[in-house]
Amino acid sequence: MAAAKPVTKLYGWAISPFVSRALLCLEEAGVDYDHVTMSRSAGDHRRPDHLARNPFGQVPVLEDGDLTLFVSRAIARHVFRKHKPELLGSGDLERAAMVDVWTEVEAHQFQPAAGAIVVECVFAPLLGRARDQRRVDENVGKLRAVLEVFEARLAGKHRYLAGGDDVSLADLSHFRFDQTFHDNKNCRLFKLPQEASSSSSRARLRRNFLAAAAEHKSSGAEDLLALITTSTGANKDMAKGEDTATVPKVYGVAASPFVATVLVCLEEAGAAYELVPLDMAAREQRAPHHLARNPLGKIPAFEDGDLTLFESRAIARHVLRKHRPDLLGGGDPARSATLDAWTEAEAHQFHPPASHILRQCVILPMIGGGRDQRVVDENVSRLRAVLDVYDARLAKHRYLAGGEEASLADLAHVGVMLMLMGTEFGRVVEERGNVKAWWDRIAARPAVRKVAALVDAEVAVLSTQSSG
Ligand SMILES: N[C@@H](CCC(=O)N[C@@H](CS)C(=O)NCC(=O)O)C(=O)O
Repeated sequence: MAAAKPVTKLYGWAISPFVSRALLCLEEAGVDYDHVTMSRSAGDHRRPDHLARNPFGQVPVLEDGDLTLFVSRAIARHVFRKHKPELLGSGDLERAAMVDVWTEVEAHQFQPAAGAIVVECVFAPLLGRARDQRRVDENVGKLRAVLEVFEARLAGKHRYLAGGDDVSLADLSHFRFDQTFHDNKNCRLFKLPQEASSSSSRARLRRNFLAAAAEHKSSGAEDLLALITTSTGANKDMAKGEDTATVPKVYGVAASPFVATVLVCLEEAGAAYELVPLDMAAREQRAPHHLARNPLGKIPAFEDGDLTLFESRAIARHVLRKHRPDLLGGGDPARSATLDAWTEAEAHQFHPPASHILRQCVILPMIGGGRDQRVVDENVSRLRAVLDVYDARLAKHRYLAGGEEASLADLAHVGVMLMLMGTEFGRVVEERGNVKAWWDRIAARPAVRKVAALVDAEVAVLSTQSSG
C-alpha cells in the first residue's frame, strides 16, 4: 500500500521571508509536510481558493488537517506548540513570558527595520525599480539601534534572546531576515539563528530561496547590503528596578493604547496591579531607570515579582497565561492557533493603519503638529479593507477567534479601538454592521469600561494641557 501523504501543507513562495520562517519552523520541528509553491506574479494569492485560506490574500498559509492558519508567527507558534513546545517555553511561566517579549521585539522592532532594508535592497531590484536610499539609511539607523539592544542582551549571561543557553522561537523568528544579511559578505550582524537552526534545514531553505530568486532572474540574494557592520553595543546593565513590592506594576500612561490594552487584560484577569505613571513630556521613558525595565525606552513595562517584561502583547499574554488561560485558548490547540492568527492580524493588519490615523488625528494635534490629509486618506482606505475582512469573519462568528467567547484576539484591539472610536473615523467601524456589533460587545465588558474611563480622563487632561 502506498504511504499516506502528509496532511500538513504550507502554501507560498519560498522567496518570501515570511514563508521561509514558516518553513524553518516546520523543518526544526521535523514535520512531514508538502510545500505548495505559488506564484506571486501570476496572482495566485488573489485567487478565490487562496482567499478562502487567508482572507488577507497573503502567504504563508498552513493547512494542518482541518485547521487552516495564516500569518507566519501564528504558524510558528502552532507548529512548536504541537511538536516542540520547549521552543515556546511552554510549562514555565517566566520562560514563556521572555520568549514572548523577544518575539514581540523581533516583530515590532527588528522586522520593520530589517524588512524595509530587504524590500529596498533585494525586492526592489527584483521588481526592476531603484532602491530608495533615504528609506535604506533611515532603517539602517533603526536597525543599528535595535541591534545595540540585542548586543547588550547577548553580551552577558545569555546565549539566546529569551535568556539562557537554549534557543527559542524568539531567535528562530528572525529567519529569514537575518539570513538575508548573512548572505551578504559585508554583513555579519546576527549569528544566533544561523547557529541555532540545524544545518540541514538551513541548507534546504537556502536552496529553495536561491531557486526562487533564480526564477525571478536575480542575484539579489548575493549582492544586497554593504551597509551594516557588526553591532558593538556596550554591555549595559539590565538590572531590575529597586521596588520589590509584590503588587505587579504597569509603568506608563493609560492614554497610550499599548498600556490600555495591558490594563484591560489585568482587569479581565481581576489581578491586583498598580499603574505607575511616567512623565512622558520629560521623556522619562528614556531615563536610565526606565531603560533598565525596557531597553527600548517605551511604555508599557511591567514588573511581576522578579519578572520584568515589556512589549504590550507579551505582557498581555503573560497576564492571561497566569490568570485567565481560557482567554488564550484554554489548552485547545486549534483555538489557540486561530486566536494567534487573529492576534497577529491585529498587530500587522489592523494596528498599522489605525495607529497612523490616530497619530494624525489625535497625537499630532495634541503636540501642536498639523495633520497630513494624504496619510489619513491612505490609511483610512487600508483600514476599510481590513475591516471588510473582519466584517466577513464576524458575520459568521461573534468573536474573531471563532465561537461565542472573547479571547486575546479581541482584547488586543481595545487600546487602539477606544481611541479610534473617539475620532470621526469611528464611522469606519459603525458602517460595518458585524464589526460594530462586535465592538459594542467588547466595549460593554466591565474591564473595558473601566479602562475606557481611565483613558478618557487622561486624554482630557492631556488635551487641556496642550491647549493651555
Ligand atoms: N510594540 C510596543 C510599542 C510601545 C510604544 O510604542 N509605546 C509608545 C507609547 S504609545 C512609547 O513608549 N513612546 C515613547 C517613545 O517612543 O519615546 C508595545 O506593544 O509595547
